Amino acid sequence: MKLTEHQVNFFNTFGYLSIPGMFTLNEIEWIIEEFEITIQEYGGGKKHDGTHRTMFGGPIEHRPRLCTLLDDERVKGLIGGVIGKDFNYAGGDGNYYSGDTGWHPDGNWGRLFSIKVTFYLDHLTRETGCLRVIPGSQNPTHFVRARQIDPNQSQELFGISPKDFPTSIAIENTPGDVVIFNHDTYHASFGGGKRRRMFTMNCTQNCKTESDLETLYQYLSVHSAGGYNIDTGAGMFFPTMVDTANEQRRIHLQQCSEIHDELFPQYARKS
Ligand SMILES: O=C(O)CCC(=O)C(=O)O
Repeated sequence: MKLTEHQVNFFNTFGYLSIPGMFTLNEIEWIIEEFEITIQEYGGGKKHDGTHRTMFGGPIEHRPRLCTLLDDERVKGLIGGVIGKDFNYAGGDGNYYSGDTGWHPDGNWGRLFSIKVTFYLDHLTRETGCLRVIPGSQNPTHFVRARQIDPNQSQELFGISPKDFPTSIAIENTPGDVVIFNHDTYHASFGGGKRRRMFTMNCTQNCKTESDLETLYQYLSVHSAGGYNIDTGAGMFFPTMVDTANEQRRIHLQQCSEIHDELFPQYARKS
């Protein structure tokens, strides 16, 4: 998949891009099945009782077929189209969400450094927990950032419920749709049930300059297996992701793996 100029402009301006129907019904069926096995076997899903979010790391890294999402030309075209073909894959999270998430950005880098690719596995509307974003809020000059407005305080500040925060939009979902957003973009979900299934892939630019590399070290010192004190047995990624990787996939694993192992030698891949 190659993004059009319009799509790239849209992403750069509004901080997100939605690709409806990126995966077919047949494809999303196996993705859901693999996700369910993963969250049940590795992700604490068996204990999920809906009182809080169940979350686990590296959702696509535990089973060979899910790992191939990182080889998928559409996924690579989407990510590569916004942050460069040689992007770094940097893990992700798999979830049974319960309730609202509230407004937040995932980063405050002040520029396009990292992105999140989101896969929602249930049909979600604006009333039942679909993703919401504040378009343009990745930009340091956007009013929520420039004026330090907390959209979660919308009721107190403006008499408007946070879920209806002015200028925000709801991206209703049919499984198979994929949304990518800049980590700096404010996003949220309101009105979802107690088992909202969703997983993500986080990616960063492949860093070449000293200042970009410094940012990546900073990012991985927190957002990585070692940063979360998790011993995958294979460093930055769970073993299946690394052991089933071909040369093409390794391009997307290498930089984060190396920096991770330097930052967290106690959790480094042994061989
Ligand atoms: O669907 C949601 O709850 C939003 C996802 C989210 O907050 C996140 O991935 O950081």
